[in-house]
Amino acid sequence: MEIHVPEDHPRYQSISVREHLVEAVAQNVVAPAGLIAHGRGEAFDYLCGEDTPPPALDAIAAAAACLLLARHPVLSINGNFAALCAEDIVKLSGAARAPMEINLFYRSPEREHAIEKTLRDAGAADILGIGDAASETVPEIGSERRRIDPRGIGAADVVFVPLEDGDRTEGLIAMGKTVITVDLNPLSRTARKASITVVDNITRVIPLLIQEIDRLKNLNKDECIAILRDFDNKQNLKAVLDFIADRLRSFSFEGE
Ligand code: PTJ
Repeated sequence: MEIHVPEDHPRYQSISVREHLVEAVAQNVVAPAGLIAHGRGEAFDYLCGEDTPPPALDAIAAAAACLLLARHPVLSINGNFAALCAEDIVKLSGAARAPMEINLFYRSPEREHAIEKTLRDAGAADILGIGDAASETVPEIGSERRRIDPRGIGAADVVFVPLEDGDRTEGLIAMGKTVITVDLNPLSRTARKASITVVDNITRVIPLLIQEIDRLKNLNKDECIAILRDFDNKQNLKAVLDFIADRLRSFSFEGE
């Protein structure tokens, strides 16, 4: 079905992203349930004013410092992340020296290969976690997400896992790993369990994160350590909730 979204439509950007994701479902990149996850994200994005909430900038700085200080950081990639950000994922992987690993809740060889193709078309060379390469498991997880690559998430000290469900965040933390997530829902289990949670739209976060990594690269290691030490995830989530609550309280329909 050919859909034409007029560029002067007030919701052009949002509708285009939706149409892109619908197409990505047809190509097996996004799972059908990924559309529901996107809708949940959109609802929280409305509450944030479809803009980066100020506290997210502190979380982005902490995430950048954490990636730079990591011994073996890895980017975990699911269908939604690949469909929304393929080119930026490849850039982030380079900036953070973090390999990309495909890790799916709804895993099938067709989806693995569709996501691999999306990343390769965006310039990726090495991609972990495909087929038998995902030969290790995260203990205590029942879903297909338990399967990880021993060269990637298996060996990682820091895992960047956006648009995630809570089980794997808890599983990875129980394995002693630091988990960085991006989730527009500040109340989700992932948001509350992760070591660092950026509450913002992944499409806005990745360019900001790359910029921050490039800035911090020029500082010395102690400054990165200080940024991380001063970051408190629970306080940051509270600041985001305060931001949303203030925004809603001050909202006025006057003049509409
Ligand atoms: O590709 P697969 O098979 O691994 O499946 C991926 C999905 C997304 C279906 C799976 O991870 C899932 O069901 O996720 P959840 O539990 O719905 O969680 C996704 C979270 O991401 C929700 O809290 C959403 O608010 C949030 N989210 C959705 N879109 C965005 C987002 N956060 C940031 N940016 C977005 N664009």
